[in-house]
Amino acid sequence: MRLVLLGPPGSGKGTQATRLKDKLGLAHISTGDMLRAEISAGSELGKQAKAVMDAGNLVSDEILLGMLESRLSQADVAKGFILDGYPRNVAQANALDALLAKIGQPLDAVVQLDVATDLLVQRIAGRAAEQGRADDNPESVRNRLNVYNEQTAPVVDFYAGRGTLERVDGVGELDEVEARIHKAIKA
Ligand code: B4P
Repeated sequence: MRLVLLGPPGSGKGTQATRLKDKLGLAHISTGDMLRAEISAGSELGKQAKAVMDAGNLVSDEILLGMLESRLSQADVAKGFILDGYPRNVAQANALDALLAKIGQPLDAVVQLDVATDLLVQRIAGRAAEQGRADDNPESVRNRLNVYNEQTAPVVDFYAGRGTLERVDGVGELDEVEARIHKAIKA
């Protein structure tokens, strides 16, 4: 199973991908986590990404492509994977197609998690209180939502146009949302 999880910030991509990877025995590839690991390690890439992420903007396609290409060359990818946080614009969706064609691992499913904006803001405020992530402040969240609407929403249309998109209601208990995703993948 090779799966892309799409959705606005706070829709539950990271939360659900973490649950699904164990149940389905898949590699979890979160570009957000990979970037945060670079920041924690103090790498050159992390230094470049930090200010962009803190402001809620997208890190450059070039950096993301290099990171993803290297991650997809790792052995655990052969068992299947969940991509969480990539692609975030149409250029990234096209780059992903090319990368997956190169390794002979085309996508099986694309799942979009739908959650209303006021609830997204509430959830992220909850995480800000618990974890203090640098980009969970109100100004950055507003920008992340704008960036999502302008750049990432077209990716949903990109996959819908191909007939590979399953939309899932992302509102409810974690188990309920997870069950809906399992059902969508089977379909
Ligand atoms: P991400 O790490 O992908 O952050 P996110 O969109 O906020 O989603 P996340 O997965 O963390 O949150 P979740 O919805 O699970 O990206 C961060 C930044 O990295 C981006 O802004 C960008 O700068 C950069 N970046 C990453 N990928 C990139 C790319 N491809 N190109 C360029 N830049 C990129 O959870 C949010 C909260 O909701 C949690 O507290 C969770 O507990 C809660 N929650 C989840 N499901 C819930 C439910 N059903 N009910 C109640 N609460 C729930």
